[in-house]
Amino acid sequence: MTRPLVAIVGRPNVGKSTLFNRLVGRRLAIVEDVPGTTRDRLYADAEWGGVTFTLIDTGGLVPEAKDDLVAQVRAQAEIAMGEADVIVFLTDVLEGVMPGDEEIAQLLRRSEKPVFLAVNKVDTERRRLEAVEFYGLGLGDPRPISALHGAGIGDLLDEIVAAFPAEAAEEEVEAVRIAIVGRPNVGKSSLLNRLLGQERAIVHEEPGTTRDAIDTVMEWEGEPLVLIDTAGIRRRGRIERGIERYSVLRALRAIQRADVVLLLIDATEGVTAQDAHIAGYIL
Ligand SMILES: Nc1nc2c(ncn2[C@@H]2O[C@H](COP(=O)(O)OP(=O)(O)O)[C@@H](O)[C@H]2O)c(=O)[nH]1
Ligand SMILES: [Mg+2]
Repeated sequence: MTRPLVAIVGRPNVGKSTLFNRLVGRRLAIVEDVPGTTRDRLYADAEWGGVTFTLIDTGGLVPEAKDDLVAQVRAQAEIAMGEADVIVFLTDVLEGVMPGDEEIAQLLRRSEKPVFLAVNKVDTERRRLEAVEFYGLGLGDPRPISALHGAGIGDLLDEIVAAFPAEAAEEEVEAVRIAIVGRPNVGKSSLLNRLLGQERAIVHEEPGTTRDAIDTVMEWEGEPLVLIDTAGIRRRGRIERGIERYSVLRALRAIQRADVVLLLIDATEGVTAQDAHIAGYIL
């Protein structure tokens, strides 16, 4: 079953991990007083008003290298725009609008996905007034919140849940779903092609199941099988190179939807830390 995916993007230290923990209802992400790498859980399920969704802290996904903030926030925004159903862009009222915020906003203004601009650390009424500065980012109404104290979170969640695509929970074909997952370059695409090439039965694309993912339906000994595309090879005409680097996220989405997960490992390299990381999400 596919759950809607909500991505939190924002500069280091704006409070992404704090918001993540608040929305998930548990302390899964490590909150840091100084900007740095989040090495912990950055992907978890949350629930609001009976709707379950998956939350991702893109700050944890993209290493928060202090020396290349622009590249980092750009990567976050690109992942969110490519993979998420709803994007929460978090900013910090104490710092005001920073160049990094402008950078993210510039990308997100082109997003086809709903974007909610949240202004964090609005712990007092006076700061609520300061949040109007963020109108300048051109992403609509800034939503003042305090991830630390919980203010404004309920209203934000109402809006997020209302923005979910209606068909996100539907799967169209009744069949066993197989996901081939693994690090980049282990041979996922080659295996998929081999499977499809050897089986002479009808192969067709099943568009529109979830956002822009395209699954392949094939038949094996009379039974329909759905191969969930994690390598992105069937998304013709789309730039996949950048996204493929974030194969962990791609794998996570596929694992969620699959009945059977095939973890592909490169025998010439043995089991790497990233293989183990992906395996951890399957189990
Ligand atoms: N005053 C205040 N501080 C906050 C709030 N949310 C987060 N912080 C603090 O901001 C710092 C960075 O938070 P963190 O969640 O690690 O930011 P991240 O780098 O975006 O994940 C920590 O010291 C948090 O305690 C808030 O609503 N109000
Ligand atoms: Mg963090």
